[in-house]
Amino acid sequence: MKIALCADLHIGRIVSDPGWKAVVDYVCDNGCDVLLIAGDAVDSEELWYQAYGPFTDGLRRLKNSGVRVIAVAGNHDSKIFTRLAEQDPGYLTMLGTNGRWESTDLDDTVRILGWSFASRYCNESPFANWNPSLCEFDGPVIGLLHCDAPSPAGSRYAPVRADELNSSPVSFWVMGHIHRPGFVGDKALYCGTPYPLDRSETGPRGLWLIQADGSGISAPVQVPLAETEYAPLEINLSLCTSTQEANEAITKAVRGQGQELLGLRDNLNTAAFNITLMGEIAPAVDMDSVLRDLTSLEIHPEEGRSIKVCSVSDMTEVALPLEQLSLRKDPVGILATLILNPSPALIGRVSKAESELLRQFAFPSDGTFPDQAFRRAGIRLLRQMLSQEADRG
Ligand SMILES: [Mn+2]
Repeated sequence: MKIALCADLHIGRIVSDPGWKAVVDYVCDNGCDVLLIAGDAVDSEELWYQAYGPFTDGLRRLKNSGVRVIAVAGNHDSKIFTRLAEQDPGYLTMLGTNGRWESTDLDDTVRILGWSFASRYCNESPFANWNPSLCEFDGPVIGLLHCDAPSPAGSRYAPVRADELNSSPVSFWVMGHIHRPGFVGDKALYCGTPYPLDRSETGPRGLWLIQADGSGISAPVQVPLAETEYAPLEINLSLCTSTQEANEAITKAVRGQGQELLGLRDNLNTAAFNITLMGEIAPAVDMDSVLRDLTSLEIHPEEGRSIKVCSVSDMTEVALPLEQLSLRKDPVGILATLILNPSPALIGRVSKAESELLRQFAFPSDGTFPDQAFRRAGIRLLRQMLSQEADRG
């Protein structure tokens, strides 16, 4: 029996999102018998009209191909998923609605058990009302669960400890909620998003396959589906002595890494990089010029495939005699002093401004600390002041 696993489709979050269609295409075209969905199939309760058409289209195609679909609801679709299931009965089996564990058997050879979010938040572990008798079965038992594991303190999204997963008599756990694919312990897998939802979702994305029969299940294998793969790329500019050299070093690194990534997967057509520029750069390198059009860099190594830059974080440092400059009694001296000794109040204001920006633009933080951000911005400004001074002669 060939079982496909997925989670966190978040249908409706991205307009004309190709992720669900790619999952359905693959499952129908590759002889899968079952599709398990570990929650957050639909992005939110308000997206009924956007989600209803594409989701039920897919479910109908799966049914017509003889694929059984079994799902649990996550925190994003605790209500809407169940309503969609009721609207077209026979398309899918929902497990554990109203927060109770439930099971269903596949040809008497494999048992699937699951638990669903009953509402948007769940402060308790689903194992608080665990029903061990559901595992009394002569064959492998697969658990389907949307949860936060291993549980961070105070999580409102069904916190689960690693030992709760490990010590249960379930053969394998298929999980949703964490968007990065990966294992928790030996027998629990976060499927991850089948397509990246934004550029922070790096690495290969797709569904997973397992083979199951009465005696056991095989190790899961990831099938990458997404046509775009995002990846981080660190480029060190320490050896560059001019702006042109920096431009060339960046282009060479992007092209090289892009070709390597595209070479890994035939179905990939875009490699997109989140670039971090590193190193202590020479005074002759004009970083403003280097950064200006970097996100418009797009290389086509072959017809129909491209390598892009989707974001740039400038972490380069410039060697400046700060101590010496701080002795000056002019704006340059004041700024150099501030960079050397930023007051906690100043860093607090930077931090506040940053969180306001993140909130307004719903943008993922690049994870830098406000004191580093302040130092980089200060040094950039100081360089501009010094270069204007040099221009005036
Ligand atoms: Mn979730």
